[in-house]
Amino acid sequence: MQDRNQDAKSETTIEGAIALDIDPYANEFLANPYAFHASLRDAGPVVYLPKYDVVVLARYEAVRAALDDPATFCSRRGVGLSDFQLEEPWRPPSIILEADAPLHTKTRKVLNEALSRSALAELAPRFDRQAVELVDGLVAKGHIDGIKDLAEAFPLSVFPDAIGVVKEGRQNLLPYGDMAFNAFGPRNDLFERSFANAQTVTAWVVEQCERHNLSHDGIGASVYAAADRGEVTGEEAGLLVRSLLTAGLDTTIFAIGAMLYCLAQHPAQWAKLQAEPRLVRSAFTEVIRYMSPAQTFFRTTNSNAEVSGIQIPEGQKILLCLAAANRDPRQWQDADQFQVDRRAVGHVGFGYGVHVCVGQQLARLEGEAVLKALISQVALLELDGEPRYRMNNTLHGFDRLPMRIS
Ligand code: OVM
Repeated sequence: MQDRNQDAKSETTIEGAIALDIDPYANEFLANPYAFHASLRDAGPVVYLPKYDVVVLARYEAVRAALDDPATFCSRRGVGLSDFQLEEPWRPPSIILEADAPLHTKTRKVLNEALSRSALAELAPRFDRQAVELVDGLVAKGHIDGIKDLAEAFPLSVFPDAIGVVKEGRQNLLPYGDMAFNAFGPRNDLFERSFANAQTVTAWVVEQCERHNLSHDGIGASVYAAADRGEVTGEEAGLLVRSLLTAGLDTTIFAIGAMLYCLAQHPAQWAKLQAEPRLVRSAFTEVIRYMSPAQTFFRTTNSNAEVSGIQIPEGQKILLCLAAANRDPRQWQDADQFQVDRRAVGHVGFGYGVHVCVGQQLARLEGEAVLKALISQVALLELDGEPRYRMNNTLHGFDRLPMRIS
């Protein structure tokens, strides 16, 4: 891959695109991406990064247009840096994320049903109860790590049970998600370190996706019910459960961590929420826009394409910077301000179009359960020390958030 990129550097240019010497996987970028995002947006509608032979779209309009054209900007060649047509993927590809029509249409329908609003409705009371119980315990402590004690503790207390995963071995879930989201980026240190126990972790996850290891009444079982109806094969059902386990935990943990950070850093917004609890839904949406827990996804051009009059050849990896689009001043007023009553609908933090996050109702259910519990049980929510970034090639957020809560 190194060699291929070296070649690309001398041979490939995208005529009309500004080439920038920015590394979106360097530590400085990952920890504090905002100035880099502005440079990417301001350079032009189409930017080229010779270092990775990647085209970057960072403006809202361009990102959304690419997401809205899956025939041209395809997913089956992988939605990370690696082109599955040229390199062997680290695991059998996802049959929903890393797929195009007609396969994607079929698998998407199955997860749409398993994760529909009505399918999730019966989970809501339990989520709300668990959130209140957890938050009450934290208020009693007074000082917490917002990540370990809440952002991780809450999803871990509801999500594996909702899917129907066995209790034994659940410590493998977070390392697996960390691997999967690092694997969308280059093989840097982050990637290598997260793959330290790849064999053990992967084997456990794959085994838990089998029907006989899932509870009879969970979301996993309802995916297998679709196989009984002939909508997918049993093997495909297993891969779709794998998708749930891959995409469902780290994402919500980063989102809830981001929410705590936003509330602690913006006391006026926290006060506004306490005064107007009906804002929980728009507040959670705004957290996703403002922090973009999933910062990036790639597409690959399936044919020669044109973006803003610039010709892009077939087989080009396109980095869609969702996080930059979500703070594009061309789209958002006061883009860098966190406003719980903003109409942030239309952000691309969950993606957009046919691949838009299939689990977002579940993510919302979790985020809003925590937020409602905070509003009803907590008066004071403040940082109590330095937050520490958690580094990942795709996800942006914290792994330590010392807080005072009362
Ligand atoms: C999947 C998958 C993995 C990671 C993320 C994701 C954001 C899906 O295995 O299908 O969606």
